[in-house]
Amino acid sequence: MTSFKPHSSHWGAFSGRVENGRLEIRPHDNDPYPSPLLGNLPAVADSPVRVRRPAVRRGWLEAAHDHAQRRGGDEFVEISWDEAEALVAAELRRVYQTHGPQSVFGGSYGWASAGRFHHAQSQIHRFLNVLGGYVRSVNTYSSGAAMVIIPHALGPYDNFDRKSVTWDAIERSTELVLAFGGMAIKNADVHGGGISTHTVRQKLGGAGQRGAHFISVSPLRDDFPAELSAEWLPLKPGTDVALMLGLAYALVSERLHDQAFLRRYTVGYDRFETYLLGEADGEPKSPEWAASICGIDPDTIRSLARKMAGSRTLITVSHSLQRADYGEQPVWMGIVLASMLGQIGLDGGGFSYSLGALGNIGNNLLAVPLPTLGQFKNPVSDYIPCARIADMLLNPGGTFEYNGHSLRYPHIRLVYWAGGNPFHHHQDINRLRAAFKRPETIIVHESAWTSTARHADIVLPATTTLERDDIGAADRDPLMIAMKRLIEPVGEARDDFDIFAGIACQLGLEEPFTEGRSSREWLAYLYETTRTALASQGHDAPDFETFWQRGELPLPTKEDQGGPARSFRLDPTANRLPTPSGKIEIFSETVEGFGYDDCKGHPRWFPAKSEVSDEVALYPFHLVCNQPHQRLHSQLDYGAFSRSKKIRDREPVRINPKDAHARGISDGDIVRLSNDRGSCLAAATLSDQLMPGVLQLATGAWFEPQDATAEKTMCVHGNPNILTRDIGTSKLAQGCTGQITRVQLERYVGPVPPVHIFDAPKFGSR
Ligand SMILES: Nc1nc2c(c(=O)[nH]1)N[C@H]1C(S)=C(S)[C@@H](COP(=O)(O)OP(=O)(O)OC[C@H]3O[C@@H](n4cnc5c(=O)[nH]c(N)nc54)[C@H](O)[C@@H]3O)O[C@H]1N2
Ligand SMILES: Nc1nc2c(c(=O)[nH]1)N[C@H]1C(S)=C(S)[C@@H](COP(=O)(O)OP(=O)(O)OC[C@H]3O[C@@H](n4cnc5c(=O)[nH]c(N)nc54)[C@H](O)[C@@H]3O)O[C@H]1N2
Ligand SMILES: [Mo]
Repeated sequence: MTSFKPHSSHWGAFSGRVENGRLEIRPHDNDPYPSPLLGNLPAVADSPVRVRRPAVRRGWLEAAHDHAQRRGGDEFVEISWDEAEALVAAELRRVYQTHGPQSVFGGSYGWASAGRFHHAQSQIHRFLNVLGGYVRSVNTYSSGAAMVIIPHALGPYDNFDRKSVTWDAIERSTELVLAFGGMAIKNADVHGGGISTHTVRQKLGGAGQRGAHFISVSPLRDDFPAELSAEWLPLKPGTDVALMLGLAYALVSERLHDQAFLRRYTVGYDRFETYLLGEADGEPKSPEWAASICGIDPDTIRSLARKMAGSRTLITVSHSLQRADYGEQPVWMGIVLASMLGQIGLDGGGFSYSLGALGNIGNNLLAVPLPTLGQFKNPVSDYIPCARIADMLLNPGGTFEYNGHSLRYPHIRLVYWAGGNPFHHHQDINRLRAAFKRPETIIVHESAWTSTARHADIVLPATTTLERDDIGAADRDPLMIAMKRLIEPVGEARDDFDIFAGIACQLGLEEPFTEGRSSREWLAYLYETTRTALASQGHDAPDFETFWQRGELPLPTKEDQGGPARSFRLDPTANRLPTPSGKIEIFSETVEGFGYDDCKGHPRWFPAKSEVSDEVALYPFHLVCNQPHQRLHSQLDYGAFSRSKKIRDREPVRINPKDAHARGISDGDIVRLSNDRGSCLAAATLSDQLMPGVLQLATGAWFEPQDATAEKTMCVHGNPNILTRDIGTSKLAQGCTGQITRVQLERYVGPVPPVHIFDAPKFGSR
């Protein structure tokens, strides 16, 4: 019998061993609700879709004049590591020498995997900085709009909201949680870097037992855990701001807003109120006005406003709300609504952004720093907000607006990606396919033949965490884990660090990249940061070898003192917010001064672009494209748990039975979703958990084109990003708008094309 060894993942700590040639996974003993996503892991050991050897796309290898046009439809040729290192090194040398570092895109957005040293983003950024720099991307697909608007309204993105209201405070004090976008427990299964115990369910349950009331505002009923019997306010997708304005209006009309708080802690309320009452535009944002937009009746809005004012109320706004047209507005308006209630900084009250979306948000902060790999300085100043990737590749030299700056898209010759999957995360995949035909060279490190790998020129096989030693630790997680190698590298896969070290060696840059340390030496070196802090605070601080033998190490957390919101409330002069006024900015002169038409000086209602276009008549359904419960994004879509949820090999799309019956669609039928941008197949699942008129298709099914050579193609597997729109939230933040789109729905007639995306691609010989 081999023994179980500790390991960790974005969806939980666990231990594993290989017994009779099979990888067995056992959740961490202390985890009360282990994630079923652990069931996706064993497939990494033997799936045919693993990248086993370095591979080069034939067109690129033969330098065919039209080679770039063949991306995504070409066959691959497997080569040796020696040849791969030489090819990549020579190409990097050519591009850096001819066009400079501002022609290399190393944005490389993506979640990669848990582990502090073998973190693909840190590795690739460090490597490209050693080479002379790269064009980077800023912000995230998760939170593109919030990351820009929150600093204008409140100060640092992380400081005020995420750090303010803890689960403990909610359990202790909150009477009403009003959750815009719900608090789907499936999402709290994961946390970037790891989550040693899944406790959100218990925390929410504790608050519920004390008598807290939960209201979930969402088009989906199951966006809140069923056992908490939350009240469901079904709302038309994309209309939260109208509802929030209706609530604000109801507060003002009954004098329930906290005027003392607004005077002391905020600026610009008067200008906002002029808008709210309709004095500026002749349109009072009354509950009746709100009801006509969001579909929730005016009396419900009024009584909710009273309840909010009469209870210790926490307003939460999910990430999903701002991953949409004008996504800045619901976040800002949530802050304004909470300011009007005057409870910001009180225990368990006020405003929290994205609570419940990731397992560790709401946990107490760690008292010690975690190990991180240094990335050096990037001398290149060009950058893009991450969701403008296709725009950048399609419009070299073109200009765009971002947060008060007029910027120019650089001319990218070489794209280098490690640890992310743009053919998963980006919107309007047909447009992305066109964009991916522009660069001269695309290099990808991947463990599996994702759609991104299939659109690359050189694919280098990367190990998964199971094939390497690492340190597992995450923000707000009180356990550090010795992630021990559980299986041998699959095929000829190498760690990203070793791949970069090999290429750096070819370029004469091995020493600056590795600093002369092996992987093992790096682990011990990085661990020192945390050990020193532990020792200085008088905690148990074992040396690296002892930690490694023990397998895990508890980390101390800070006491919950209400965070920066509490400090600000207690003394707004000494603890000014780092906004221009030092207060909460309900009106921002800075944002107003940018002169944008799509994000102005205070939050306001903008109907989504598709709602005021021809799309309304052509595409009657709102498609919610949310996070999948059966995997993390696209990761391990080939794993057993994710595949067990497919129906006839397709991703399930949920449909309200009324809508299905009207279209002659039965449970399990293959359906086609379509709009101007593209189409996909999916398997119908009838469900009364959705409002009529709303469909739901999770992200993450690997994109498989029906015709890889066509300009526009259908995805036969069920990837919603073939349908979503690739436009920024606004000129302010340029965040992605992938959460909601309009589509047509029909039963698919005719032979259903097979799904082959979990097979290896076609390899040819020289
Ligand atoms: N329509 C729509 N689109 C969305 C969203 C939405 O709600 N709707 N959500 C968005 C959000 S919030 C996010 S965060 C993004 C997520 O987008 P991504 O973060 O790009 O998605 P992942 O599937 O996690 O991609 C990670 C990739 O890295 C690879 N990988 C993992 N570990 C390693 C490693 O050690 N080395 C290397 N070389 N590779 C590794 C995995 O195999 C995987 O292919 O998607 C966004 N896209
Ligand atoms: N299991 C699992 N968990 C995950 C992830 C994963 O891939 N898998 N991804 C993680 C990542 S990277 C992130 S950023 C977070 C994302 O966290 P979120 O963005 O909050 O998660 P989503 O599931 O995309 O959306 C939550 C819900 O918002 C609702 N919603 C959509 N549009 C609207 C709207 O206009 N108004 C209202 N009121 N509700 C709306 C949808 O019904 C949806 O189910 O999740 C994290 N958690
Ligand atoms: Mo995300």
